[in-house]
Amino acid sequence: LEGMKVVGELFGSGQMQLPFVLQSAEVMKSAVAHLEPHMEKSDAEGKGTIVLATVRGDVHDIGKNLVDIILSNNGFNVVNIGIKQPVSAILDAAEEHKADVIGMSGLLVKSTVIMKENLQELNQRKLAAEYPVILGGAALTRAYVEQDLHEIYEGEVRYARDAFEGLRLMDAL
Ligand code: B12
Repeated sequence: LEGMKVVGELFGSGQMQLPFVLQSAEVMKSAVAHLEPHMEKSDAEGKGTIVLATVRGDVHDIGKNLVDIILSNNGFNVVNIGIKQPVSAILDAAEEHKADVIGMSGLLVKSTVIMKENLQELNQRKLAAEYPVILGGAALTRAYVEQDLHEIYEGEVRYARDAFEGLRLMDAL
């Protein structure tokens, strides 16, 4: 994770080109796959269901997939529907799998706007009371989620800084 931060900084300041970022992402994925069998696992099962998606227009999925592993290992049923997911697909999956929570991931600044639009869509469809939402990803800030988006969304919306905060929030919800 620390290495990925360095890659992000180098890329952001123009010192590293995209193919190398992609290569770093592949390394990260292999590393996670290698570590996965050794990660702590609880025997608890059926603690609840979360639909997990990277929002429309965003391809970043390393963080989301890490969240999937941590939650699955700790007794939650995770329906991971992938990247670039429009809100309609997220809501269809939530309905189909009777989700208790919706989790959205996004790393681009524009994804923070998409998340806001998605919450407004849930309001409009009168689904806010049904689905608490957890949001994560590097472009978000706690204040944006817990103040700005909290004011807009008629249900519960929380910010998870990392996968473990996501786990704590899932336990609470
Ligand atoms: C790897 C990477 C890529 C890879 C992604 C590979 C993949 N399969 O995911 C590739 C090369 C494909 C890529 C592409 C692009 N990228 Co990129 N990328 C990154 C980089 C370096 C690391 C991201 C990462 O994987 N981090 C490691 C993971 C583990 O961390 P994480 O995602 O934050 O997740 C943790 C938490 O946030 C949290 N979390 C995240 N989501 C959720 C959800 C829930 C429910 C919960 C509970 C928790 C949670 O838990 C996770 C684990 O603890 C970041 C830099 C950065 N600062 O993030 C740039 C970065 C996000 N990318 C950036 C950009 C600009 C792009 C491109 C537009 C580049 C281009 N010109 O094409 C494209 C985007 C295309 C698109 N439409 O999405 C910018 C975004 C800037 C902005 N203002 O929006 C960044 C910030 C780099 C920079 N400094 O400029 N990228």
